Amino acid sequence: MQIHADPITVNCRKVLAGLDFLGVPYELVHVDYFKGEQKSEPYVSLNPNASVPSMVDGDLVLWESNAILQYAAEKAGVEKAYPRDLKARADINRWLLWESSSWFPACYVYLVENCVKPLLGGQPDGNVLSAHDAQFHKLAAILDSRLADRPWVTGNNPTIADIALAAPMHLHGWQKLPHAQHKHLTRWLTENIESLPSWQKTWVGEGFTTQKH
Ligand SMILES: N[C@@H](CCC(=O)N[C@@H](CS)C(=O)NCC(=O)O)C(=O)O
Repeated sequence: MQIHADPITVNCRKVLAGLDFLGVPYELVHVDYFKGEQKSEPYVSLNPNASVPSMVDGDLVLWESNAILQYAAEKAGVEKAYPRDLKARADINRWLLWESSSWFPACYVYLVENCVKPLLGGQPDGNVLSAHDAQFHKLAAILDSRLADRPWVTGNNPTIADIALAAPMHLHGWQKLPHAQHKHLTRWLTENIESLPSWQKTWVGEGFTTQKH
């Protein structure tokens, strides 16, 4: 299985951490995000969205990070990480869809304003951030309440849903994500997710570095 990705981005880290978590081996084909390699050939022939990541497994080309996680988990048959039980799986699929449609955009605004813009010489736009604050807190409260009585999003074990939901928060300090008031969510992120070996192996730090000094 090949993963075409830049490990510094949210959805690429999600897939790389997820595959490590699942124990699925892969070959990384580096697509340099800040050089814009995702926007030109040969990459756009794989993924016409011009976004990373993408997977190639034999004759299957797959984009959408959560679809890649579902495929890999199913292919490897990792029952605990993506149970076959109808209701357990529906619950995980629900969180994967929610992450992609709602949670990722809500967190991404902070990444763009507080990380990407300053790195490229710009300034965070306070108006953009304050306009998104209510949406962030609405969604964070939903996840927080889900985590109030369980260590992981769908119960006592981590699944691909946890990896997917954590990815948009992966640079939370530098992102200045206002998550602290959501206590269960914060506990899950800083104590549970950040202790996972697969999360630690795919570490990304301030400045979008993958090197710890
Ligand atoms: N829903 C897609 C989103 C992919 C996505 O937006 N990737 C970002 C990096 S995290 C990207 O490549 N954006 C294109 C760009 O900024 O040029 C997925 O989950 O794979």
